Amino acid sequence: MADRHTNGRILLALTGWQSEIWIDELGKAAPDRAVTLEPEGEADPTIDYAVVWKQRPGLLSNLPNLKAIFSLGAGVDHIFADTSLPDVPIVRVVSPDLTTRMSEYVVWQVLDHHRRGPLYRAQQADRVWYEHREQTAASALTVGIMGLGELGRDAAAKLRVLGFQLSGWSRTEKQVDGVACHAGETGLGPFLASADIVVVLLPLTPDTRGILNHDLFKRMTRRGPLGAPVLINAGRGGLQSEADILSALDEGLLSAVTLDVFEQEPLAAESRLWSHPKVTLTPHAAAASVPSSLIAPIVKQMDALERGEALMHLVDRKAGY
Ligand code: NDP
Ligand code: OXD
Repeated sequence: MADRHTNGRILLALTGWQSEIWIDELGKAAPDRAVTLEPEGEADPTIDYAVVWKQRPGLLSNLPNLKAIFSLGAGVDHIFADTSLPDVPIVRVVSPDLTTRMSEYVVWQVLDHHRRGPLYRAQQADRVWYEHREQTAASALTVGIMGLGELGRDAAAKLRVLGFQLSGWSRTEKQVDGVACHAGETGLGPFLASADIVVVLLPLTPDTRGILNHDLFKRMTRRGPLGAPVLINAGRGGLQSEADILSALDEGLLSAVTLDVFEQEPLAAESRLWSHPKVTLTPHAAAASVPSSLIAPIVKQMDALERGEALMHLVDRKAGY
């Protein structure tokens, strides 16, 4: 019987995620491609593509005919955790579905802090009726977005509709409608001086690792309507020092934080973050990678490459994202 798997072969390498649903989706989107898992696909010279989330270090450098690596996340720090990567293109997720999910998360958390959600929930738990009715207008607050990429720009557009003032910070100069844009080290000071709520949508790279630390919190404005600023990190846990976040909350440098990502995931049961009254936690759930929306575009890119077309959403190895 003829082999129906006539096109480039795929190794699916996932850590911490169930494979079945991804295999099902690959089967639907690419019935003409064989899909292999470890250990069968290890060092297999017939593998053309790797589709990965936190692949095992060393796995990819043993695939002699690998043509491209596809990340199942928008972030690619999980791929670069392997220091022996082969020199093939790396494609990351840029997807309307993922972008929409992240913007929902950002809008949800910004509004929750703006409309005093944590305070009202605590009062409800204590059966306290709070007569204080002061509400700041959205237009009186500036939301500063660290990372004006695919996710940061969409979140900014949606927050703008709600009437917030916006500022943003990126590595290279940007122009984004309705956003006061700042870039690089020289732009960081003015950016931090502008923002009442800081939303972090940066990638984790050697340049950004640990950037959310005590020194940066000290540079944030405390003159806005909220007093001390609110921090929302949905980028990566490696961007933050959790010890510094806790001390900044205790010292009043920050008024509240929302964290979706952590230095170590899952967050250790003994972390003080779990029970701190000024901390809102979500379990790396801001924008899930959903097989039914991500796999078909990945397979289309494989098809395009085989027709001699260029890949889209390539990672810049030098920049690290
Ligand atoms: P992009 O690559 O599109 O955007 C990254 C942005 O960060 C760009 O504006 C870039 O600047 C900026 N940036 C990078 N390095 C620096 C630096 N050293 N200094 C200042 N700015 C910098 O990424 P996405 O928007 O698609 O995704 C952002 C991150 O969100 C991902 O890397 C991932 O870590 C995280 N994420 C988290 C999820 C979750 O569920 N919590 C889900 C999905 C993603 P420039 O514009 O100049 O290139
Ligand atoms: C991503 C993530 O990078 O889910 O897409 O964190």
